[in-house]
Amino acid sequence: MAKTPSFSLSTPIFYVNDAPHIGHAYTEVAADVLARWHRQAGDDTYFLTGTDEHGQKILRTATANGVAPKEWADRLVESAWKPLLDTINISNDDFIRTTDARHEAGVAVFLQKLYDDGHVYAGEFEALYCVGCEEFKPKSEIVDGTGAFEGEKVCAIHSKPLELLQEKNYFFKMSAFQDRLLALYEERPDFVQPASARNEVIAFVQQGLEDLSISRTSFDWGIPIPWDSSHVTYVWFDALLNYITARGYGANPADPTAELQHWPATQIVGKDILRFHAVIWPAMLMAAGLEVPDHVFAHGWLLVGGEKMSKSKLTGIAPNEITDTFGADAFRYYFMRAVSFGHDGSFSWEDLAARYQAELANGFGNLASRVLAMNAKYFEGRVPETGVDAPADAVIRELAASVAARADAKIETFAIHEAIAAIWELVDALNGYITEQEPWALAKDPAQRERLSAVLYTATEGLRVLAELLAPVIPEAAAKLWTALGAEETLGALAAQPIREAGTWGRIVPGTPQHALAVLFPRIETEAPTTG
Ligand code: ME8
Repeated sequence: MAKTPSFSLSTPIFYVNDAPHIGHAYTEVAADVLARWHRQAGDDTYFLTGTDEHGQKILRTATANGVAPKEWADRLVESAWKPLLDTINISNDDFIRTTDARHEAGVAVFLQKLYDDGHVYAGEFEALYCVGCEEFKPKSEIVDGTGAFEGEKVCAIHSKPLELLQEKNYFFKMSAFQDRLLALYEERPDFVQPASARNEVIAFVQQGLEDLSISRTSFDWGIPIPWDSSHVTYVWFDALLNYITARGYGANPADPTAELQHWPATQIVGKDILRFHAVIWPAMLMAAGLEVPDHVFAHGWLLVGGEKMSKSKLTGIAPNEITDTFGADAFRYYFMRAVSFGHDGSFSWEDLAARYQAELANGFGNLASRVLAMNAKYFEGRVPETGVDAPADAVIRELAASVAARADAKIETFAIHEAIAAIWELVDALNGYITEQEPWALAKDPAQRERLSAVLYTATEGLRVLAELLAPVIPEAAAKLWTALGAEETLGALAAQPIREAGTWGRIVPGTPQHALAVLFPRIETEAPTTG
C-alpha cells in the first residue's frame, strides 16, 4: 500500500517581549491555511508554532517591568500568545515554548553532540550587537545614527544604537558549511522560496560565511552550555532548535533522533528572518547529521502607511481590533486574498471593509443565502433533484472541477492568494448563473419545474464544492454552510471531505433536508478606524 503523504509545517516562534500584532497573526494564518488544506487532503499533517522566550530582549523587558523573565514570559504566553490562536482560529497540533523542559533538554543534547564532533571551539569576540534583532550585525546593516543618535552606529532595521560586545564565546564552525549550503540551493531550487529570497540567500553565502558565536557570558537568561555553565546559549541558536526539539529530538539523550518525528518540515517565516532559517539553520542541521527543512518560504511584510508595521513605530494593530468587528474568517480571508504570498502587502481598513462587503457579504454570503432560501421556498427545504440539464449547467460543473484542481496546485506552490482567486471564480460564476437562469421566473411556470430543479441542484452542488474548498480559509462560515446544506447527514463531517476530490460533481444527495442558514457575513454597522 502506498504510504500516506505527509505534510509537516512550522511557523517561527515569536518573541514574548510584547503582545502579538497582525504581522504575527498573518504568518499564523498562512501556515494554518496550508495545514488545514493538507489535513483535509488526507495528508499526515503536523503543524507546530510557539514562543521564543530567552535572550536579552526578553530579559530587559521583564526587568523594566519589575518581574523575573520566566514570570514575564508566562504572563505574555497565557494572556496574549495562546489566546491569539483562538482569536484567528489556528489549528496547530503543538505549541512549544523555549522554556519547556523538553526543549531545554534537547538543546543541551544537540550542543553536546556538536561539541563532541568538533564543530564548536572557544574564541575571543568583539562586535556590534543589536538587541532588537538579537544579532551581531554585518557591516551592510550598520548605518550612522541621526537625531538623538547622531555620532553613533545604529542598526539599519531598528534605527537604535548598537552595543559593542566583547567576550569569550563559543563558536560554531559555520564557515565549513559554505560549499554544502551553496550545493543545496543549487540542487534543490525550491528549498528557499520565493525566487527573490533564494537569490538573496545565495548572494549572501557567496560573499563568504563566518563562524557563528553561539554563547554569551554577560547575562544568564538562557540555556546553559552543557560543558561550561558560565555561558548561556545564543538565543537564535536555542530558538531554531525548537523545530526539532518539539518533534522529539533529544528526548532520548543516548540516541537523540530515536523519537524524532514529522521531520523534515516546511518552514514559513517572514523575510526579516530568512537568513537565520536558510543559512544558519541548515548548517546546524548538517553539522548534526540531520535532514535540512523541506522548504523555507519567506513571506513579505505587512505595511501600514507604507512602512513595515511594528509596535515600536506605533503602527502595530492587535488582531482582535479586526476580529472584534469583522470576525476571524474575514481576517483570514482578507490577508490571504489581498496580499500576494511572498510579497509585501499594504493593510488598510478601507480595503478590508470594501473586500468584506463586496466579496464575503455580497459575493459568497448572499449566494449561499439566496440558494438556500429558494430551496426552502420551491423544494420544501430539500436538496432539489438533478432535473433537466442545459449547457449552462455543464459550464458550472467543468468550472468546479477546474478550480478545485487549480486551487490544489496553487497550494502546493504556496500561492495561497491565487488558490483563493481560483475558488472565487466559482463564486462569481454561480452568482452569474443564477442571475441568467432566473429560477424565480422558472418557478412561475409549472412546465419548467424540472429545469428549476436542475438550476437549484447545480447551485446547491456548487455551494457544496465551495464549502469544501473554502474550509481551510474561512472554517467557521464553511462549517455553517455545510450544516445548512444538509451535507453533514449524507456526506459526514466537513473536515473529513477529501479536498482533492472536492470538484467531483454530484455528491450532494437530492432529497436531503436542509437547515436554516444564519447570515454568514452580516453587514458591518460600526465605523472602522481609518488608516493613518
Ligand atoms: O524574529 N509583516 O520573532 P518575532 C509580516 N523569535 N510578518 C510580520 C510582521 C509584519 N509587519 N511583523 C512580524 C523572531 N511578522 C524570532 C523568531 S524562529 C526560530 C525565531 C512575523 O516575534 C513574521 O513571521 O520578531 C516575522 O518573521 C516574525 O513575525 C518575527 O517575529
